Amino acid sequence: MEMHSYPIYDWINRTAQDNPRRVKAILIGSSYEKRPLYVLKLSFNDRPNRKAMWIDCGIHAREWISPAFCLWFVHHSLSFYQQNSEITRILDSMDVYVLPVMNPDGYKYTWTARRWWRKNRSISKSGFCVGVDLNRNFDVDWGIKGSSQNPCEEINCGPFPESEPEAQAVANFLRRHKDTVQLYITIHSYSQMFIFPYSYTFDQAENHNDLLEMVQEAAQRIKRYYRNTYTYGPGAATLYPCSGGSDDWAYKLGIKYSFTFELQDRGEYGFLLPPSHISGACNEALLAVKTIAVKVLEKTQAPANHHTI
Ligand code: 0X9
Ligand code: ZN
Repeated sequence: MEMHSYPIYDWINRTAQDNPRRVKAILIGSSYEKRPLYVLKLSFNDRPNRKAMWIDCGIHAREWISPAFCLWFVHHSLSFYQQNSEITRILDSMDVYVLPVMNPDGYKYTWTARRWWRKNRSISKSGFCVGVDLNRNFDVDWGIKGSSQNPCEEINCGPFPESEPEAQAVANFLRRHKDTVQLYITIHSYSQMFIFPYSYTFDQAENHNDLLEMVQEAAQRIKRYYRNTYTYGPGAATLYPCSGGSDDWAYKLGIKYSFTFELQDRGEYGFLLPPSHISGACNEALLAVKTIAVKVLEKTQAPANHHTI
């Protein structure tokens, strides 16, 4: 692996090296083409019983604003801890796991060969077609709705659940950390939407009202601060019914606050969002992450302990 030829790997290593007390790079697996999958663990204090949140980016190769957001988030955390009250509160109470690129093979391929590639780069058994949609490969109602068993299609779910090393690495990590991770966020583009479970069924999630309240607040604040519109709701009803997604899977694992963000824009540039729009798109998503994380803290943390001496 020639690390030097990959700017994001350089950035990950440098960020961990420059902030040894606060950032650790954890290797959680490797891709089909053997690129390492690094998670950055942000841990700003060592209170016991710390909870955690997870953010992953770059499941879909062509959604370039997504990896940019993960880097933006880490940079914001390192720069504005103890400057910005919300990020301070979040980092004081939880660790944050950030996976900047879940699908590095596909991402690389969009830079070098086909800008519109979506899937990973695994070669199907027949050898005829390439790529599994990692967001159809998770073990929740696998292969039923909004997905295809045909390896030549964009929404190919793969030969079996977690067949892909990228999905398996994420699933294994979250299974190991399910007792601490309270909030799961996966970053996509585009269409400006905040989606929550379920997508695989029209049934309502048990905490539907909490989830709805969180994304509603996020959308309202974005409207107020940035004058931009985000729609929101449960996946099946708001976007389309769809099996095998990471958000539903994480939810069913027990991570009760689980979201898919679709960042800018609403189709004008689509996946080709120009560089001048990166800061706006990322700041909006950042505001949404912070809004939701603070609400999760409010719902899950015992109120200030008046009872202890
Ligand atoms: O279809 C997807 O995987 C996501 N949309 S995208 O245009 N970025 O491909 C939406 C995922 C919503 N959640 C689930 N389908 N579980
Ligand atoms: Zn996507």
